[in-house]
Amino acid sequence: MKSRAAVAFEPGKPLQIVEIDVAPPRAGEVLLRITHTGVCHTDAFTLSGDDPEGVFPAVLGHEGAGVVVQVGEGVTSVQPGDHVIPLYTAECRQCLFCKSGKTNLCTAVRATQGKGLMPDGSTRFSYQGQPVYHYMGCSTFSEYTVVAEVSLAKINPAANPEQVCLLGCGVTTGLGAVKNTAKVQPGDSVAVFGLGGIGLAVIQGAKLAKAGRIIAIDTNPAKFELARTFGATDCVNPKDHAQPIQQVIIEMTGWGVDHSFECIGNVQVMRAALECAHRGWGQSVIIGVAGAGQEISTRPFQLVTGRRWLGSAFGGVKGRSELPGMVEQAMKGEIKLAPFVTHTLPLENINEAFELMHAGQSIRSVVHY
Ligand code: NAD
Ligand code: AHE
Ligand code: ZN
Repeated sequence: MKSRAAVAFEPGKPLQIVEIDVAPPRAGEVLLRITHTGVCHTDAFTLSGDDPEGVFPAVLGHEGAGVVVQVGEGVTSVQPGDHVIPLYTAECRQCLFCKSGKTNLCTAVRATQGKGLMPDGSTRFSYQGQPVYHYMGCSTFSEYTVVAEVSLAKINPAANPEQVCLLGCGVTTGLGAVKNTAKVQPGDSVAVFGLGGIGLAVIQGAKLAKAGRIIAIDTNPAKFELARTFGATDCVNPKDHAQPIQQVIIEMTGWGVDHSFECIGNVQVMRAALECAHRGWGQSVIIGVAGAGQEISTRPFQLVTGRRWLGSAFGGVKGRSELPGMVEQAMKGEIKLAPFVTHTLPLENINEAFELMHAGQSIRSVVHY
């Protein structure tokens, strides 16, 4: 079938809106009609060419909501008409990782997913007879996309897709990093570096966890108002201080914070986030994605003296099991999604979403078909 899609033909170039061909779903696969998709910084990261797993041409996008159109052989957990959120972290419930009870990092389709391919090693997308690659197992920048059955969370059809698409990545990642990775407790102090969709979701999660002090840090002060709305108690712009930001946070708190979260993808800030964690027990969670060749460093003494360095992917959330409940929570207003949606755009204007993000003017742009 034909599908309107925003294709990344080359790194560093705007997406092109073209009509691609989408082949039917094979065994264990599902054809979806995407109705809405958020644009996450990770899409921009891969488009920039910094992603070691970036392959081109590709249909990017991984924060979507849609409806099942057709199922391949053997698919039993969804049927045409079901409303779904595609998952870049699958949940097969059978692999070593799923069965461990320790992680959400399912391996069922991860190897082929990282190469831009479906689990059988081929692509369902083509343009003018040439293959076009998939992305993060989702490719939500195409009106029609094919994903693995294990990469689908079935959700309440009454949910607002313009908002719940954000549970496909940004909001779930931030909330989950607080609850599952850091396990923030009532009264704990928190520092959040980077106030985009991820950092603001961390703040919302910290507030839900009844954290005490929530320090929001960004070089763009335009982000502070929304951070306060979500529950930030202090807002700090590193550019207003001569000292390193970790020193500023330590002086504000005495010994540092119980938990810090890096939500930018900057390895220098990752170091600062670790070093502003409390001596003896503070922990720092890396959420941001850093480019090829980038490495983190600190004095080992920072760890010897009790700080812990952690990382979090999709907030440690098991998508098929947990997203349906998070959608219900959003419908009840227990999880706030509306404030994240600062812009809505038709697919034809998707490049504007990237420009707004780079200009620091949006939190989430949601693209509709
Ligand atoms: P975003 O671009 O919307 O927000 C980033 C924020 O960081 C901006 O407000 C920007 O002003 C701020 N910033 C930039 N440099 C800074 C600095 N030196 N000090 C303080 N603030 C600074 O991005 P986003 O969509 O919120 O994503 C954030 C990061 O999280 C990205 O690296 C993205 O790839 C990653 N991410 C990871 C996961 C995961 O599962 N681990 C999931 C989603 C996104
Ligand atoms: N491809 C990159 C890594 C990208 C990455 O870390 N992705 C995050 C999700 S970002 C969502 O916006 C993640 O969940 N990683 C775990 C996984 O299995 O991909 C690289 O460096 O190669
Ligand atoms: Zn994302």
